[in-house]
Amino acid sequence: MDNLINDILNKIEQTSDLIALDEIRVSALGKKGTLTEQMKTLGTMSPEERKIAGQALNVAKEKIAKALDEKKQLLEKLELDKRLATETIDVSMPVRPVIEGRIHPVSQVMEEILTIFAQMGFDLAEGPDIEDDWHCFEALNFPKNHPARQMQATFFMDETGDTVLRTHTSPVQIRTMENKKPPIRIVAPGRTYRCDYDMTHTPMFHQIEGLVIDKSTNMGHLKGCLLEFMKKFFETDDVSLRFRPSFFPFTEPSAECDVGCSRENGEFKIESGKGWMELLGCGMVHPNVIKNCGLDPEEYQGFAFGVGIDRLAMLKYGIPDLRSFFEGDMRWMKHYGFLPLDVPTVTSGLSFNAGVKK
Ligand code: 2NM
Repeated sequence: MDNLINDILNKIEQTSDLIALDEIRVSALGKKGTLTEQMKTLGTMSPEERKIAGQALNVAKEKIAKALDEKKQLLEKLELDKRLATETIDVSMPVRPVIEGRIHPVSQVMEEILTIFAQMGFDLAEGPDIEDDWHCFEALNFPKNHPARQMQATFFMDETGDTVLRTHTSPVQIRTMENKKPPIRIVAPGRTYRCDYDMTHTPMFHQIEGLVIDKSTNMGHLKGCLLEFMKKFFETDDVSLRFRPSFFPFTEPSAECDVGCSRENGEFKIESGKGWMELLGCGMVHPNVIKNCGLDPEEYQGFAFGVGIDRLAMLKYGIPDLRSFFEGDMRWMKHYGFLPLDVPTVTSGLSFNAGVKK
């Protein structure tokens, strides 16, 4: 009997998985298990033998059941520890930033604009903040020593004048035309830099430029595209646009585009029939620019436009001083910022959380 018990206890001791442990349980205590078989022999014994053997068998059964139970708990704990170590998910992580952090109005407006243009079928294009003279000026039809170069108030990175902080995002359009065959339909958002600082200018500001190049793209398309964009962005159908002739080296003809608006107590409202406010520059891409990018201006033409994002943000959300955008003041962010989880979409509304963030 002792040998039998020790044998079973040893097996239990050496098992390292739950399935094998259950097999030991069945082979010892199951219907046809070794101990069960032993119990059946009790009937053939004399009453005195039966008393001793019965007691010994009951003690043995209890010992084994206890050992099985302890081992089962141990193996289950080891398995759980292993899962806890490998399957770590810290569900508490994003909670603090979500409550305290805010989306900057520039980021919010950038997302709104990209959402609209994505829905209108535009691709997103990006390029470096540090540019060379070719992509920032030369390819864009700025002749050397042309006054338009000085107007840009360029930050130069070295003495040669060949490395600059981009003064507009147009170099991204150049890089796109150099590398991709039309049809082209892109928007290029990003940081731009000019040596300028007052109420309405900061040395770093944000721009988005659009470019559409195909075989018969014309100014009517430009007008329709900008009108559709403005309606979506300002979230009203009462939008009127006015195009005034202008000049840029990289477009011909060039135009400045005004939006109809009213102004009461210093507050702007987008509506037609009152006054006008200048919003953006645009035009048909100059044939020289098309040629500079390795495309045939006899075959391809198209339009481009450029908008200041910071200005659009000030206008849409009534923020008075541009300089406050870049001061990193948390009180300002709590007032003008947006909640991180309310991502703008064309269907759910672009700015539904404006004004409900405190
Ligand atoms: C503007 C106004 C008008 C413009 C032109 C180009 C390119 F690369 F296609 F020539 N990109 N962006 C453009 C045209 C930008 O910003 C006020």
